Amino acid sequence: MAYKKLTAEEAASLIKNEDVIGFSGFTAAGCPKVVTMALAEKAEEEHAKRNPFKVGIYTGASTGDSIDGCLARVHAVKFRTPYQSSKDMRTELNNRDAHYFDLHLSELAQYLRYGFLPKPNWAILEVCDITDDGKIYLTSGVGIAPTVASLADRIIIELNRYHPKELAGIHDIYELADPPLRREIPVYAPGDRIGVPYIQVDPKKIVGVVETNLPNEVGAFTPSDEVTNQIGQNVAGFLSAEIKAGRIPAAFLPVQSGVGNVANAVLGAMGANKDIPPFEVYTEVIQDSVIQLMKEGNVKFASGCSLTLSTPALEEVYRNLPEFKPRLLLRPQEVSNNPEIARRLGLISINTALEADIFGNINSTHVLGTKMMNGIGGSGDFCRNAYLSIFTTPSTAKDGKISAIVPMVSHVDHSEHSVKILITEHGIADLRGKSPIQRAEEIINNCVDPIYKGLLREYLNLGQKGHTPQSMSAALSFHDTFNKTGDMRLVNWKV
Ligand code: 0RQ
Repeated sequence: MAYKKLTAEEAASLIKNEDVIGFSGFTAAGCPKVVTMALAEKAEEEHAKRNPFKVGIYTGASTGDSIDGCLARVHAVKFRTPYQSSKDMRTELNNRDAHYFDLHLSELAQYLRYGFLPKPNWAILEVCDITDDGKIYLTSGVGIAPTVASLADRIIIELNRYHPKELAGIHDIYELADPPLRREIPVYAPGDRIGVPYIQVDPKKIVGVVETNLPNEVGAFTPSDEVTNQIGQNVAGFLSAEIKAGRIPAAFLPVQSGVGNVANAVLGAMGANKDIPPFEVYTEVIQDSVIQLMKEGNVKFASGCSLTLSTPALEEVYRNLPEFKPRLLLRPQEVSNNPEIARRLGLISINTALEADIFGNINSTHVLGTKMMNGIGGSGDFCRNAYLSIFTTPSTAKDGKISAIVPMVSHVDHSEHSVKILITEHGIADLRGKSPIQRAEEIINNCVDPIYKGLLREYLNLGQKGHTPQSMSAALSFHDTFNKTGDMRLVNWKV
Protein backbone atom coordinates (compact mmCIF):
# COMPACT_ATOMS: atom_id res chain seq x y z
CA MET A 1 0.00 0.00 0.00
CA ALA A 2 1.33 3.42 -0.98
CA TYR A 3 -0.04 5.14 2.11
CA LYS A 4 1.52 5.65 5.50
CA LYS A 5 0.16 3.38 8.22
CA LEU A 6 -0.94 5.32 11.28
CA THR A 7 -2.20 4.40 14.71
CA ALA A 8 -5.47 6.02 15.76
CA GLU A 9 -3.50 8.18 18.24
CA GLU A 10 -1.09 9.36 15.54
CA ALA A 11 -4.01 10.27 13.30
CA ALA A 12 -5.83 12.09 16.12
CA SER A 13 -2.67 14.03 17.02
CA LEU A 14 -2.86 15.77 13.61
CA ILE A 15 -6.29 17.26 14.33
CA LYS A 16 -6.24 20.70 15.96
CA ASN A 17 -8.58 22.72 18.12
CA GLU A 18 -11.37 24.34 16.00
CA ASP A 19 -10.75 21.98 13.04
CA VAL A 20 -13.82 20.87 11.11
CA ILE A 21 -14.23 17.19 10.25
CA GLY A 22 -16.52 15.48 7.75
CA PHE A 23 -17.20 11.76 8.21
CA SER A 24 -18.31 8.93 5.97
CA GLY A 25 -21.30 6.86 6.96
CA PHE A 26 -24.99 7.28 7.58
CA THR A 27 -26.45 6.37 10.96
CA ALA A 28 -23.92 4.11 12.68
CA ALA A 29 -23.34 2.27 9.37
CA GLY A 30 -20.09 3.11 7.63
CA CYS A 31 -18.86 5.59 10.24
CA PRO A 32 -15.20 5.68 11.26
CA LYS A 33 -14.64 4.53 14.84
CA VAL A 34 -11.13 4.58 16.26
CA VAL A 35 -9.69 8.00 15.32
CA THR A 36 -12.50 9.83 17.10
CA MET A 37 -12.08 7.67 20.21
CA ALA A 38 -8.42 8.72 20.26
CA LEU A 39 -9.46 12.30 19.52
CA ALA A 40 -11.74 12.27 22.57
CA GLU A 41 -8.77 11.20 24.72
CA LYS A 42 -6.68 13.99 23.23
CA ALA A 43 -9.47 16.51 23.97
CA GLU A 44 -9.63 15.33 27.56
CA GLU A 45 -5.87 15.76 27.97
CA GLU A 46 -6.02 19.25 26.47
CA HIS A 47 -8.91 20.22 28.73
CA ALA A 48 -6.99 18.91 31.76
CA LYS A 49 -4.21 21.33 30.78
CA ARG A 50 -6.90 24.05 30.54
CA ASN A 51 -6.43 24.30 26.77
CA PRO A 52 -9.53 24.72 24.61
CA PHE A 53 -10.26 21.77 22.31
CA LYS A 54 -13.40 21.48 20.22
CA VAL A 55 -14.06 20.39 16.64
CA GLY A 56 -16.91 20.95 14.20
CA ILE A 57 -18.64 17.81 12.92
CA TYR A 58 -20.41 17.01 9.65
CA THR A 59 -21.83 13.52 9.22
CA GLY A 60 -24.35 11.81 7.00
CA ALA A 61 -26.92 11.31 9.74
CA SER A 62 -26.52 9.91 13.26
CA THR A 63 -23.30 8.04 14.08
CA GLY A 64 -22.07 5.30 16.35
CA ASP A 65 -21.10 6.07 19.92
CA SER A 66 -17.45 6.38 18.99
CA ILE A 67 -18.12 9.66 17.19
CA ASP A 68 -21.06 11.43 18.82
CA GLY A 69 -21.01 9.76 22.23
CA CYS A 70 -17.23 9.87 22.79
CA LEU A 71 -16.77 13.47 21.65
CA ALA A 72 -19.90 14.78 23.43
CA ARG A 73 -18.93 13.21 26.76
CA VAL A 74 -15.66 15.16 26.80
CA HIS A 75 -17.30 18.40 25.58
CA ALA A 76 -15.21 18.43 22.41
CA VAL A 77 -17.90 19.49 19.91
CA LYS A 78 -18.06 23.06 18.67
CA PHE A 79 -20.90 22.54 16.22
CA ARG A 80 -22.85 19.61 14.85
CA THR A 81 -25.09 18.96 11.86
CA PRO A 82 -27.27 17.42 10.40
CA TYR A 83 -28.82 14.60 12.60
CA GLN A 84 -27.81 12.77 15.77
CA SER A 85 -29.44 10.25 18.06
CA SER A 86 -26.91 9.96 20.87
CA LYS A 87 -28.11 10.56 24.41
CA ASP A 88 -24.84 12.32 25.31
CA MET A 89 -24.80 14.47 22.19
CA ARG A 90 -28.44 15.38 22.82
CA THR A 91 -27.54 16.55 26.33
CA GLU A 92 -24.68 18.60 24.91
CA LEU A 93 -26.95 20.29 22.35
CA ASN A 94 -29.77 20.93 24.78
CA ASN A 95 -27.31 22.45 27.28
CA ARG A 96 -26.03 24.58 24.39
CA ASP A 97 -22.49 23.32 24.96
CA ALA A 98 -22.42 22.51 21.24
CA HIS A 99 -24.25 24.45 18.54
CA TYR A 100 -26.53 22.32 16.42
CA PHE A 101 -28.29 23.21 13.20
CA ASP A 102 -30.88 20.83 11.90
CA LEU A 103 -30.83 20.36 8.12
CA HIS A 104 -32.72 18.31 5.57
CA LEU A 105 -30.27 15.48 4.90
CA SER A 106 -30.39 15.92 1.12
CA GLU A 107 -29.14 19.49 1.49
CA LEU A 108 -25.92 19.09 3.46
CA ALA A 109 -23.58 18.12 0.60
CA GLN A 110 -24.70 21.03 -1.56
CA TYR A 111 -24.58 23.44 1.42
CA LEU A 112 -20.93 22.47 1.79
CA ARG A 113 -20.17 22.86 -1.91
CA TYR A 114 -22.02 26.21 -2.06
CA GLY A 115 -19.79 27.51 0.76
CA PHE A 116 -22.75 28.08 3.11
CA LEU A 117 -20.89 26.25 5.90
CA PRO A 118 -17.23 26.17 7.00
CA LYS A 119 -15.08 24.02 4.71
CA PRO A 120 -13.96 20.74 6.31
CA ASN A 121 -10.27 20.57 7.14
CA TRP A 122 -10.47 16.80 7.42
CA ALA A 123 -12.40 13.92 5.94
CA ILE A 124 -12.27 10.70 7.94
CA LEU A 125 -13.57 7.83 5.84
CA GLU A 126 -14.22 4.20 6.67
CA VAL A 127 -13.35 1.97 3.71
CA CYS A 128 -13.29 -1.71 2.84
CA ASP A 129 -10.62 -1.17 0.18
CA ILE A 130 -8.39 1.53 -1.27
CA THR A 131 -6.11 1.63 -4.32
CA ASP A 132 -2.77 3.38 -4.65
CA ASP A 133 -4.25 5.80 -7.19
CA GLY A 134 -6.87 7.04 -4.72
CA LYS A 135 -9.97 4.94 -5.41
CA ILE A 136 -11.90 4.53 -2.17
CA TYR A 137 -14.46 1.78 -1.64
CA LEU A 138 -16.72 2.63 1.29
CA THR A 139 -18.26 0.16 3.73
CA SER A 140 -21.93 -0.05 4.75
CA GLY A 141 -22.92 3.62 4.53
CA VAL A 142 -22.23 6.51 2.15
CA GLY A 143 -23.76 9.75 3.52
CA ILE A 144 -21.74 12.83 2.51
CA ALA A 145 -18.47 10.93 1.96
CA PRO A 146 -17.95 11.93 -1.72
CA THR A 147 -18.39 15.63 -0.95
CA VAL A 148 -16.21 15.80 2.16
CA ALA A 149 -13.57 13.70 0.41
CA SER A 150 -13.36 16.27 -2.38
CA LEU A 151 -13.65 19.40 -0.19
CA ALA A 152 -11.42 18.48 2.76
CA ASP A 153 -7.78 19.56 2.77
CA ARG A 154 -6.63 16.20 4.13
CA ILE A 155 -8.04 12.70 4.45
CA ILE A 156 -7.60 10.01 7.10
CA ILE A 157 -8.67 6.50 6.11
CA GLU A 158 -9.95 3.84 8.48
CA LEU A 159 -9.52 0.57 6.61
CA ASN A 160 -11.96 -1.69 8.44
CA ARG A 161 -11.30 -5.35 7.67
CA TYR A 162 -14.61 -6.38 9.25
CA HIS A 163 -16.28 -5.34 5.98
CA PRO A 164 -15.40 -7.64 3.07
CA LYS A 165 -13.60 -6.16 0.06
CA GLU A 166 -16.29 -7.82 -2.07
CA LEU A 167 -18.67 -5.08 -0.86
CA ALA A 168 -17.07 -2.98 -3.61
CA GLY A 169 -19.67 -2.61 -6.32
CA ILE A 170 -22.65 -2.11 -4.01
CA HIS A 171 -22.12 1.68 -4.02
CA ASP A 172 -23.19 4.05 -6.78
CA ILE A 173 -21.21 7.26 -6.30
CA TYR A 174 -22.50 10.27 -8.17
CA GLU A 175 -21.98 13.92 -7.32
CA LEU A 176 -24.34 16.58 -8.55
CA ALA A 177 -23.19 19.58 -10.56
CA ASP A 178 -24.12 22.86 -8.92
CA PRO A 179 -26.51 25.44 -10.40
CA PRO A 180 -26.64 26.88 -12.97
CA LEU A 181 -25.08 23.74 -14.49
CA ARG A 182 -27.18 21.10 -12.72
CA ARG A 183 -29.16 18.72 -14.90
CA GLU A 184 -31.75 16.16 -13.91
CA ILE A 185 -30.44 13.22 -11.86
CA PRO A 186 -30.96 10.28 -14.22
CA VAL A 187 -32.54 7.89 -11.71
CA TYR A 188 -35.80 6.73 -13.25
CA ALA A 189 -36.19 3.50 -11.25
CA PRO A 190 -34.86 2.49 -7.80
CA GLY A 191 -32.21 0.19 -9.32
CA ASP A 192 -30.74 2.67 -11.83
CA ARG A 193 -26.97 3.01 -11.54
CA ILE A 194 -25.69 6.43 -12.58
CA GLY A 195 -22.17 6.71 -11.16
CA VAL A 196 -19.12 4.65 -10.27
CA PRO A 197 -18.58 2.20 -7.39
CA TYR A 198 -15.79 4.23 -5.74
CA ILE A 199 -14.83 7.75 -4.65
CA GLN A 200 -11.84 9.09 -6.56
CA VAL A 201 -9.60 11.28 -4.41
CA ASP A 202 -6.22 12.85 -4.92
CA PRO A 203 -3.92 10.30 -3.23
CA LYS A 204 -1.69 13.18 -2.07
CA LYS A 205 -4.46 14.32 0.29
CA ILE A 206 -4.42 11.01 2.17
CA VAL A 207 -2.22 11.47 5.24
CA GLY A 208 -2.45 7.85 6.31
CA VAL A 209 -4.41 4.69 6.88
CA VAL A 210 -5.51 3.34 10.26
CA GLU A 211 -6.37 -0.36 10.14
CA THR A 212 -9.31 -1.67 12.18
CA ASN A 213 -11.53 -4.70 12.44
CA LEU A 214 -14.71 -3.56 14.15
CA PRO A 215 -18.45 -4.11 13.63
CA ASN A 216 -20.85 -1.19 13.23
CA GLU A 217 -22.38 0.24 16.39
CA VAL A 218 -26.00 -0.14 15.28
CA GLY A 219 -28.27 -0.57 18.32
CA ALA A 220 -30.65 -3.51 18.61
CA PHE A 221 -34.33 -2.87 17.95
CA THR A 222 -36.78 -3.27 20.77
CA PRO A 223 -39.20 -5.99 19.68
CA SER A 224 -42.49 -4.73 18.27
CA ASP A 225 -45.33 -4.49 20.79
CA GLU A 226 -49.10 -4.31 20.59
CA VAL A 227 -49.10 -0.60 19.71
CA THR A 228 -46.41 -0.71 17.00
CA ASN A 229 -47.96 -3.88 15.54
CA GLN A 230 -51.34 -2.22 15.35
CA ILE A 231 -49.84 0.86 13.66
CA GLY A 232 -48.22 -1.49 11.14
CA GLN A 233 -51.53 -3.25 10.48
CA ASN A 234 -53.27 0.11 10.00
CA VAL A 235 -50.66 1.30 7.49
CA ALA A 236 -50.81 -1.97 5.55
CA GLY A 237 -54.64 -1.92 5.60
CA PHE A 238 -54.70 1.67 4.38
CA LEU A 239 -52.29 0.94 1.50
CA SER A 240 -54.19 -2.15 0.38
CA ALA A 241 -57.43 -0.11 0.36
CA GLU A 242 -55.69 2.54 -1.78
CA ILE A 243 -54.70 -0.14 -4.30
CA LYS A 244 -58.32 -1.38 -4.41
CA ALA A 245 -59.57 2.19 -4.88
CA GLY A 246 -57.15 2.61 -7.83
CA ARG A 247 -55.26 5.44 -6.18
CA ILE A 248 -52.03 3.42 -5.98
CA PRO A 249 -51.08 1.47 -9.15
CA ALA A 250 -51.69 -2.29 -8.82
CA ALA A 251 -47.94 -2.92 -9.36
CA PHE A 252 -47.39 -0.63 -6.34
CA LEU A 253 -44.83 2.18 -5.92
CA PRO A 254 -41.38 2.36 -4.29
CA VAL A 255 -41.46 2.73 -0.53
CA GLN A 256 -39.47 5.05 1.71
CA SER A 257 -39.63 4.21 5.34
CA GLY A 258 -38.14 6.06 8.32
CA VAL A 259 -35.99 4.74 11.09
CA GLY A 260 -36.88 2.97 14.33
CA ASN A 261 -39.23 0.41 15.77
CA VAL A 262 -42.46 1.72 14.28
CA ALA A 263 -40.86 1.75 10.81
CA ASN A 264 -39.70 -1.84 11.25
CA ALA A 265 -43.19 -2.95 12.35
CA VAL A 266 -44.82 -1.11 9.43
CA LEU A 267 -42.61 -2.82 6.84
CA GLY A 268 -43.21 -6.18 8.51
CA ALA A 269 -46.99 -5.68 8.29
CA MET A 270 -46.75 -4.57 4.66
CA GLY A 271 -44.85 -7.74 3.81
CA ALA A 272 -47.48 -9.89 5.50
CA ASN A 273 -50.40 -8.19 3.73
CA LYS A 274 -51.46 -10.34 0.77
CA ASP A 275 -52.98 -7.39 -1.11
CA ILE A 276 -49.65 -5.57 -1.31
CA PRO A 277 -47.51 -7.02 -4.13
CA PRO A 278 -43.72 -7.46 -3.76
CA PHE A 279 -42.33 -3.94 -3.90
CA GLU A 280 -39.12 -1.92 -4.31
CA VAL A 281 -37.61 0.30 -1.65
CA TYR A 282 -36.11 3.73 -2.36
CA THR A 283 -35.12 5.04 1.02
CA GLU A 284 -32.26 6.29 3.16
CA VAL A 285 -31.84 3.58 5.83
CA ILE A 286 -32.12 -0.07 4.86
CA GLN A 287 -33.18 -1.69 8.13
CA ASP A 288 -33.44 -5.32 9.25
CA SER A 289 -37.06 -5.59 8.12
CA VAL A 290 -36.08 -4.86 4.49
CA ILE A 291 -33.62 -7.77 4.50
CA GLN A 292 -36.21 -10.02 6.10
CA LEU A 293 -38.78 -9.04 3.43
CA MET A 294 -36.19 -9.62 0.71
CA LYS A 295 -35.62 -13.16 1.99
CA GLU A 296 -39.37 -13.75 1.99
CA GLY A 297 -39.65 -12.43 -1.57
CA ASN A 298 -41.71 -9.37 -0.60
CA VAL A 299 -39.02 -6.77 -1.36
CA LYS A 300 -37.56 -7.02 -4.85
CA PHE A 301 -34.85 -4.37 -4.61
CA ALA A 302 -33.63 -1.77 -2.11
CA SER A 303 -31.78 1.45 -2.84
CA GLY A 304 -30.62 3.38 0.23
CA CYS A 305 -27.81 5.35 1.77
CA SER A 306 -26.81 2.75 4.38
CA LEU A 307 -27.20 -0.82 5.52
CA THR A 308 -28.35 0.13 9.02
CA LEU A 309 -28.60 -3.48 10.07
CA SER A 310 -28.14 -5.16 13.41
CA THR A 311 -24.85 -7.09 13.55
CA PRO A 312 -26.48 -10.52 12.96
CA ALA A 313 -28.43 -9.18 9.96
CA LEU A 314 -25.36 -7.47 8.43
CA GLU A 315 -23.29 -10.61 8.90
CA GLU A 316 -25.99 -12.63 7.17
CA VAL A 317 -25.86 -10.24 4.21
CA TYR A 318 -22.06 -10.46 4.13
CA ARG A 319 -22.13 -14.28 4.30
CA ASN A 320 -24.53 -14.35 1.35
CA LEU A 321 -23.20 -11.35 -0.55
CA PRO A 322 -23.48 -12.84 -4.06
CA GLU A 323 -27.18 -13.37 -3.41
CA PHE A 324 -27.91 -9.93 -1.84
CA LYS A 325 -25.55 -7.62 -3.75
CA PRO A 326 -27.52 -7.52 -7.01
CA ARG A 327 -30.58 -6.43 -5.02
CA LEU A 328 -28.96 -3.70 -2.89
CA LEU A 329 -27.59 -0.29 -3.86
CA LEU A 330 -26.03 2.40 -1.65
CA ARG A 331 -26.06 6.03 -2.79
CA PRO A 332 -24.87 9.40 -1.42
CA GLN A 333 -27.64 11.04 0.60
CA GLU A 334 -28.10 13.89 -1.85
CA VAL A 335 -29.24 11.22 -4.32
CA SER A 336 -31.05 8.80 -1.97
CA ASN A 337 -32.99 11.72 -0.44
CA ASN A 338 -33.27 13.97 -3.43
CA PRO A 339 -36.66 15.72 -3.71
CA GLU A 340 -36.55 15.52 -7.53
CA ILE A 341 -36.28 11.72 -7.41
CA ALA A 342 -38.85 11.32 -4.62
CA ARG A 343 -41.38 13.18 -6.76
CA ARG A 344 -40.44 11.41 -10.00
CA LEU A 345 -40.50 7.87 -8.63
CA GLY A 346 -43.76 8.55 -6.73
CA LEU A 347 -42.57 7.34 -3.36
CA ILE A 348 -44.89 6.13 -0.65
CA SER A 349 -43.23 7.85 2.26
CA ILE A 350 -43.77 6.65 5.82
CA ASN A 351 -42.14 8.52 8.70
CA THR A 352 -42.63 8.77 12.44
CA ALA A 353 -43.78 11.91 14.26
CA LEU A 354 -43.10 12.85 17.85
CA GLU A 355 -46.25 14.94 17.89
CA ALA A 356 -49.03 15.91 15.48
CA ASP A 357 -51.74 18.51 15.84
CA ILE A 358 -55.40 18.20 15.02
CA PHE A 359 -54.88 20.23 11.83
CA GLY A 360 -52.16 17.95 10.44
CA ASN A 361 -48.92 19.75 11.34
CA ILE A 362 -46.07 17.53 12.50
CA ASN A 363 -43.33 17.95 15.08
CA SER A 364 -40.59 15.38 14.43
CA THR A 365 -37.81 16.93 16.47
CA HIS A 366 -38.60 18.92 19.62
CA VAL A 367 -39.79 17.22 22.82
CA LEU A 368 -42.43 19.52 24.30
CA GLY A 369 -41.30 22.29 21.97
CA THR A 370 -37.86 22.94 23.45
CA LYS A 371 -35.63 19.88 23.74
CA MET A 372 -33.99 18.53 20.58
CA MET A 373 -34.57 14.83 20.07
CA ASN A 374 -32.70 13.69 16.91
CA GLY A 375 -33.34 16.13 14.11
CA ILE A 376 -35.54 16.26 11.01
CA GLY A 377 -33.38 13.68 9.19
CA GLY A 378 -34.74 12.80 5.80
CA SER A 379 -38.37 13.12 6.78
CA GLY A 380 -38.75 16.54 5.12
CA ASP A 381 -36.91 15.50 1.96
CA PHE A 382 -39.45 12.75 1.44
CA CYS A 383 -42.66 14.01 3.01
CA ARG A 384 -42.97 17.18 0.93
CA ASN A 385 -42.22 15.39 -2.34
CA ALA A 386 -43.73 11.94 -2.01
CA TYR A 387 -46.65 10.52 -4.02
CA LEU A 388 -48.29 9.87 -0.66
CA SER A 389 -46.91 11.11 2.61
CA ILE A 390 -47.86 9.17 5.73
CA PHE A 391 -46.92 9.95 9.33
CA THR A 392 -47.28 7.40 12.08
CA THR A 393 -47.10 7.82 15.85
CA PRO A 394 -48.34 6.03 18.95
CA SER A 395 -51.29 8.16 20.13
CA THR A 396 -49.78 8.72 23.58
CA ALA A 397 -46.37 8.74 25.26
CA LYS A 398 -45.18 8.37 28.86
CA ASP A 399 -47.98 6.02 29.99
CA GLY A 400 -50.72 8.26 28.65
CA LYS A 401 -49.53 11.40 30.42
CA ILE A 402 -48.66 12.88 27.02
CA SER A 403 -51.02 12.95 24.06
CA ALA A 404 -49.03 12.77 20.83
CA ILE A 405 -51.95 14.64 19.26
CA VAL A 406 -52.36 18.17 20.55
CA PRO A 407 -54.24 21.35 19.64
CA MET A 408 -51.15 22.99 18.16
CA VAL A 409 -47.74 21.37 17.71
CA SER A 410 -45.09 22.91 19.93
CA HIS A 411 -42.65 23.00 16.98
CA VAL A 412 -43.39 22.64 13.27
CA ASP A 413 -41.25 20.42 11.04
CA HIS A 414 -43.82 19.37 8.42
CA SER A 415 -46.80 21.53 7.73
CA GLU A 416 -50.41 20.63 6.99
CA HIS A 417 -49.61 21.31 3.33
CA SER A 418 -47.30 18.30 3.06
CA VAL A 419 -48.89 15.76 5.40
CA LYS A 420 -51.52 13.60 3.71
CA ILE A 421 -52.21 10.71 6.09
CA LEU A 422 -51.84 10.35 9.88
CA ILE A 423 -51.94 6.89 11.43
CA THR A 424 -51.90 5.81 15.09
CA GLU A 425 -52.77 2.50 16.73
CA HIS A 426 -56.40 3.69 16.87
CA GLY A 427 -56.82 4.32 13.16
CA ILE A 428 -56.25 6.36 10.02
CA ALA A 429 -56.93 10.03 9.31
CA ASP A 430 -57.04 10.76 5.60
CA LEU A 431 -56.39 14.51 5.35
CA ARG A 432 -56.46 14.79 1.56
CA GLY A 433 -58.85 17.44 0.29
CA LYS A 434 -60.15 18.35 3.73
CA SER A 435 -60.47 21.80 5.28
CA PRO A 436 -58.90 22.50 8.70
CA ILE A 437 -62.10 21.77 10.63
CA GLN A 438 -62.70 18.57 8.64
CA ARG A 439 -59.11 17.48 9.29
CA ALA A 440 -59.54 18.14 13.01
CA GLU A 441 -62.69 16.02 13.12
CA GLU A 442 -61.04 13.20 11.14
CA ILE A 443 -57.98 13.16 13.41
CA ILE A 444 -59.93 13.36 16.68
CA ASN A 445 -62.42 10.69 15.61
CA ASN A 446 -59.88 8.23 14.18
CA CYS A 447 -56.45 8.75 15.72
CA VAL A 448 -56.66 10.32 19.18
CA ASP A 449 -56.57 8.15 22.30
CA PRO A 450 -60.10 7.94 23.83
CA ILE A 451 -58.83 9.62 26.99
CA TYR A 452 -58.00 12.82 25.06
CA LYS A 453 -60.91 12.92 22.59
CA GLY A 454 -63.19 14.96 24.88
CA LEU A 455 -60.51 17.54 25.66
CA LEU A 456 -59.69 18.04 21.98
CA ARG A 457 -63.37 18.36 20.99
CA GLU A 458 -63.77 20.99 23.71
CA TYR A 459 -60.72 22.76 22.34
CA LEU A 460 -62.36 23.06 18.94
CA ASN A 461 -65.30 24.81 20.60
CA LEU A 462 -62.97 27.32 22.27
CA GLY A 463 -61.52 28.25 18.88
CA GLN A 464 -61.88 31.68 17.33
CA LYS A 465 -64.13 32.04 14.35
CA GLY A 466 -62.17 31.74 11.13
CA HIS A 467 -60.75 29.21 8.73
CA THR A 468 -58.63 27.37 11.32
CA PRO A 469 -60.36 27.35 14.71
CA GLN A 470 -57.38 27.93 16.99
CA SER A 471 -57.71 29.47 20.42
CA MET A 472 -54.68 31.70 20.80
CA SER A 473 -54.85 31.57 24.59
CA ALA A 474 -55.36 27.79 24.86
CA ALA A 475 -53.38 26.45 21.88
CA LEU A 476 -50.40 25.32 23.96
CA SER A 477 -52.34 24.39 27.11
CA PHE A 478 -51.59 20.67 26.71
CA HIS A 479 -47.84 21.43 26.90
CA ASP A 480 -48.21 24.10 29.59
CA THR A 481 -50.24 21.71 31.76
CA PHE A 482 -47.65 18.95 31.29
CA ASN A 483 -44.85 21.33 32.27
CA LYS A 484 -46.74 22.36 35.41
CA THR A 485 -48.25 19.02 36.49
CA GLY A 486 -46.49 16.25 34.54
CA ASP A 487 -49.78 15.11 32.98
CA MET A 488 -51.63 16.49 29.95
CA ARG A 489 -54.84 14.77 31.06
CA LEU A 490 -55.21 17.49 33.70
CA VAL A 491 -55.88 20.24 31.14
CA ASN A 492 -58.63 22.50 32.41
CA TRP A 493 -59.84 24.98 29.81
CA LYS A 494 -61.65 27.08 32.40
CA VAL A 495 -58.49 28.11 34.30
O1 0RQ B 1 -38.93 8.49 25.12
O2 0RQ B 1 -36.70 7.49 24.88
O3 0RQ B 1 -37.50 8.33 27.07
O4 0RQ B 1 -38.54 6.26 26.06
O5 0RQ B 1 -39.72 10.07 22.64
O6 0RQ B 1 -40.17 7.71 21.13
O7 0RQ B 1 -41.97 6.10 20.46
O8 0RQ B 1 -39.62 5.25 21.01
O9 0RQ B 1 -40.15 6.60 18.91
O10 0RQ B 1 -37.76 5.75 18.54
O11 0RQ B 1 -39.60 5.60 16.81
O12 0RQ B 1 -38.58 7.82 17.46
C1 0RQ B 1 -39.83 10.93 15.93
C2 0RQ B 1 -37.92 10.62 17.50
C3 0RQ B 1 -39.51 8.74 17.01
C4 0RQ B 1 -37.88 9.46 15.25
C5 0RQ B 1 -38.80 9.95 16.43
C6 0RQ B 1 -40.77 10.08 23.63
C7 0RQ B 1 -41.00 8.61 23.93
C8 0RQ B 1 -39.57 8.09 23.92
C9 0RQ B 1 -38.89 8.15 21.44
P1 0RQ B 1 -37.83 7.57 25.84
P2 0RQ B 1 -40.49 6.30 20.43
P3 0RQ B 1 -38.97 6.33 17.92
C10 0RQ B 1 -35.60 8.59 8.55
C11 0RQ B 1 -36.60 9.67 8.74
C12 0RQ B 1 -37.28 12.34 12.78
C13 0RQ B 1 -36.42 11.99 11.60
C14 0RQ B 1 -37.09 11.11 10.60
C15 0RQ B 1 -37.16 10.60 14.55
C16 0RQ B 1 -38.93 8.89 22.79
O13 0RQ B 1 -38.64 8.77 14.33
O14 0RQ B 1 -36.08 11.01 14.96
O15 0RQ B 1 -38.27 10.93 10.55
N1 0RQ B 1 -37.79 11.18 13.47
N2 0RQ B 1 -36.24 10.57 9.76
O16 0RQ B 1 -41.63 8.46 25.17
C17 0RQ B 1 -42.71 13.96 24.44
C18 0RQ B 1 -44.20 13.42 22.71
C19 0RQ B 1 -43.51 12.17 22.55
C20 0RQ B 1 -42.41 11.94 23.40
C21 0RQ B 1 -42.68 10.24 22.02
N3 0RQ B 1 -45.24 13.73 21.96
N4 0RQ B 1 -43.77 14.27 23.66
N5 0RQ B 1 -42.01 12.82 24.33
N6 0RQ B 1 -41.94 10.73 23.02
N7 0RQ B 1 -43.67 11.13 21.72
C22 0RQ B 1 -34.39 8.49 9.46
C23 0RQ B 1 -33.24 9.42 9.21
O17 0RQ B 1 -33.43 10.49 8.78
C24 0RQ B 1 -31.86 8.96 9.51
